Amino acid sequence: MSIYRVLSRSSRTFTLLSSSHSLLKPQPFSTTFFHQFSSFPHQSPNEIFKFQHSEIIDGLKRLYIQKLMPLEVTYRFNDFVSPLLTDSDFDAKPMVLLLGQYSTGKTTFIKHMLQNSYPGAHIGPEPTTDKFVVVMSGPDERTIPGNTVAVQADMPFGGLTSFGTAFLSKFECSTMPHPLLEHITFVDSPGVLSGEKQRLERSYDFTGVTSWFAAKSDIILLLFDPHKLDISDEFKRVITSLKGHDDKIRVVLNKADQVDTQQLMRIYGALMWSLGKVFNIPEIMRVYIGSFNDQPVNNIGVLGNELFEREQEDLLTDLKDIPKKACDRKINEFVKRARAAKIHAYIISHLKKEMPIVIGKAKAQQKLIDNLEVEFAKVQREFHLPAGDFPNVDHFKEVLSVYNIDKFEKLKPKMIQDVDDMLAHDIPNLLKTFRNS
Ligand SMILES: Nc1nc2c(ncn2[C@@H]2O[C@H](COP(=O)(O)OP(=O)(O)OP(=O)(O)O)[C@@H](O)[C@H]2O)c(=O)[nH]1
Ligand SMILES: [Mg+2]
Repeated sequence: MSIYRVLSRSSRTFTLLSSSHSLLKPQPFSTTFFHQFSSFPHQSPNEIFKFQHSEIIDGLKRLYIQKLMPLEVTYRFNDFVSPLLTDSDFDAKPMVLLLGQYSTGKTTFIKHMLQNSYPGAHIGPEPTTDKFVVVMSGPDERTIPGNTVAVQADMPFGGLTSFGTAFLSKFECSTMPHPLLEHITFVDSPGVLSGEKQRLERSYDFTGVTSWFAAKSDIILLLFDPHKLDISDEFKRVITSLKGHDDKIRVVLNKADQVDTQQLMRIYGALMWSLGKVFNIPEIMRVYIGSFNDQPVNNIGVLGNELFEREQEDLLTDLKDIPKKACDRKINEFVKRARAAKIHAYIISHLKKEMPIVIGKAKAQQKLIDNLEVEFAKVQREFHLPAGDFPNVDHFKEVLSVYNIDKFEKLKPKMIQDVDDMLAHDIPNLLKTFRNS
């Protein structure tokens, strides 16, 4: 069957089904939400997406091995920034990461989407989820401990080993057979706590982990509770750790059924105000109002159910697009990584160049580490690089301190040229070939 016929047939079915859905109104949100979402992949031109997606991903894998990986290995990008990519990183299903203070309804949201609890899920008004839980598709219902998940080559979580065993004991994978999980993986997270004491008691780098998951995710849902609007210091740090992924963030004012319309308006305004201060961006954040509890919604104020329903539909539209956009996001992340690897190579080779040839090496190394900001600025000027793309100086210093700079490689222009060619020609050609097929 020609691709065009598949396309027109599936999109017609989709339109018909969506309109028949609206005829069935009113329905509880939970039912419509789940059905629209879980039925999407079967009614979309799935075959085409799958074909294009896998061809493009295979092309990226090839380019990675031929052109980018040699640069990463030569300049130890894997030790400084991010472990080398494996096949499972490329093949991973799109991910939705849920973040928020405790009891904002993160686990309830996943339960609502699946219409079922995932194995090991706990829901309650007190802090309940104490682990990062990846909820993914599997042949049977079970939980797999973090240490096991991290060493499984067919799972894209090997990079998490760098956070140590203390973190891995707070990491878990929960599998179950489910049509929605065939297309999306959810990541539930422990609620961000408000006191400084709790932060100090965490035995692992919480914000490092959120930042790692943020880079791998397609959408980050930041959930707020109308009764807990204050943004604690730890939550602020978590939000800061999402820097560079702003386009993935969706803010949800959850449990909105708990307040009346007047309160909701005031809370909405207050949330916008505090978000503006934390995100520090000139644009206004889009905030969705929602309630994903399975109890009937009891807030029938002036705006009533209609507002909730429309807001949830908007959020649903965003979520439904995830599988379609997943390939674009992978390309985007790949290009970002290639740029970061180039900057990293420039920095490392510059440091090597600054070392004396014969004597005074230890002293010179210490001086370079102490004045790393100045060296970064020199690299930036020499190669005309954007300052915002440079790595965090303190983290770089920390890793650098255990290395002998003299053993680093000099700049290899051919390797940089290969990556430039990949960005300028190979990737656009790959997209042109398969997007037009
Ligand atoms: N009224 C109302 N209650 C909700 C809603 N969503 C969740 N709840 C309740 O809020 C409480 C906390 O829900 P959880 O899903 O456990 O919250 P969480 O964010 O996963 O919490 P932690 O795992 O502790 O961080 C539970 O008692 C839920 O029943 C909602 O939309 N409306
Ligand atoms: Mg939870």
